[in-house]
Amino acid sequence: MPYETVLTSKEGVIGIITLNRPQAMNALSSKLVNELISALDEFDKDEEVRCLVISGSERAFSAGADIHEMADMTAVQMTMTGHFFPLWDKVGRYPKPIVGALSGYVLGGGLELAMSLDVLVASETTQLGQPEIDIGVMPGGGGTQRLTRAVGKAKAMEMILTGKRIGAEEAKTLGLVSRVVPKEAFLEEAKKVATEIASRSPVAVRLAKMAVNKAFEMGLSQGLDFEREVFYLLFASEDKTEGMKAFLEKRRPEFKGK
Ligand code: CO8
Repeated sequence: MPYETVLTSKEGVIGIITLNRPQAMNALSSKLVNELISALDEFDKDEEVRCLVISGSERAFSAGADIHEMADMTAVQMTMTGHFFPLWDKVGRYPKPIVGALSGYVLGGGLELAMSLDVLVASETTQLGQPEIDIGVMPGGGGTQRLTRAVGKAKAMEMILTGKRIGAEEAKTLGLVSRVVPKEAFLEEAKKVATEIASRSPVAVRLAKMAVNKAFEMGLSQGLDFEREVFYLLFASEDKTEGMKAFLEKRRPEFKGK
């Protein structure tokens, strides 16, 4: 299905979604969020696709929610329509792994989108921030929770209360992104990470992603119990048999996601 505000393509087993509102710094309009979720749904149903990459442009991954769209909205309209939050919440619960390819501005809802993904690769030009305070609001797409869990209270408070941005290297030091690369290489590097993930057992990848995300939701002992259960569950998979057999036979495994 052709979209306007996102572009989709497939490279082998990798599904690629590119945010496509360059004139508006990839601001997250309702239409963009709708199309993003539809594209994610399509790739979820596509059995060939094992890992996704979401990127924007070199200048901006995304500068956040669309301020033109929000400027005249009332609290009642937000409450009654939910704006796009019911859709938005689907990103953080997406079952397949997603690598974020970040470059340029990653602000407000753009940073909240990035933090809902799994592995973040950033170009050295990346600027990350929660500048909502500058326009009289605050993060509303998960920023107060995910940023605090990612970088700790002091830094999250500073970023959220002052709107101050941080650069890619600082984000890496803080553990907010996992790799920083030259600006020409950010998309290729993200695809490389996605290809590495896609070569692993899709069943193990899916359950491992779920278990890591539980670390944000559960206490330690509940989280450890969850981990143990899904670890045992993998012993029922053909991929476990294949992976261990291949190791013993000194060959590369062929994982089927079964
Ligand atoms: N919404 C709508 N349009 C935007 C946005 C935005 N967030 N950001 C930039 N644009 C547009 C500008 O209006 C401008 O359009 P035009 O040329 O038609 O005037 C164009 O993009 C280029 O922008 P600038 O001229 O401002 O470019 P600069 O290089 O001078 O500055 C910045 C780039 C720093 C990114 C600047 O545009 C900026 O500060 N943007 C706003 C950033 C911001 O405040 N983001 C937070 C938005 S609120 C939010 O995200 C709440 C999240 C709630 C949860 C939602 C979950 C998705």
